[in-house]
Amino acid sequence: PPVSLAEGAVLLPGLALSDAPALLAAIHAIALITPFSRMETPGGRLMSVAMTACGEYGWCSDRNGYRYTTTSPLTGEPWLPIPDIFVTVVRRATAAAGYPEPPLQSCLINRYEPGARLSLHQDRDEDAPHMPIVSISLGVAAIFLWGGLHRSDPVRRLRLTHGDVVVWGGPSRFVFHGIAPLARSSHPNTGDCRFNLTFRQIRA
Ligand code: MD3
Ligand code: FE
Repeated sequence: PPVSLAEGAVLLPGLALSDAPALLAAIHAIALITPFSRMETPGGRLMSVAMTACGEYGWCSDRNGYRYTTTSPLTGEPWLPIPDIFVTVVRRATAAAGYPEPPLQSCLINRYEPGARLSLHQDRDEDAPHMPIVSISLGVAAIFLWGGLHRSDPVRRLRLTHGDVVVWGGPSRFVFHGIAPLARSSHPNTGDCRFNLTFRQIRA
């Protein structure tokens, strides 16, 4: 059953569980063409999370900043289309959370190895603030950190496990959030990795 986390934020425990093998197969197929890479931050540090993307837009970071591009900086080719199995799960999640439209312009694919983390940030590189973000967790469980609209707000911790889906919209769209360093652990379907898919609308 859906769990309300905050206004506009809905946890759908295990919603993607039965589709997880197909989601993982699609991630691996995408990564054969557009490989995972650890991008550089504008501050010159290498991110611990490795990323790739699919859809009309992919998120990129380098010394010049963060932005969405229509081609992979690694291959120079357009990002691959979002696989049907991704679309199916995102539609189901958005409807279950009570949002009218699924965000399907961009899918960021994050890969966490042991120790990889994502420090507290807001997602502000999109021009469609009215559209929710859908996130699907696969593999090793992670501690999701989530605060409020100000960096100094208290941070709550939520364990996201294989197959969990969260929809972040409304006032929760701009909360500060991150992922604590991934524990060294293993999952039957992903080894010692965690994968996270985030779906977004980029342009209004
Ligand atoms: C709440 N990814 O890619 S997913 C990101 O697990 C990102 O890889 C994390 O934060 C991950 O930007 C967290 C859950 C999530 C994603 C986007 C959000 C929560 C969010 C945007 C706004 C509010
Ligand atoms: Fe984020």
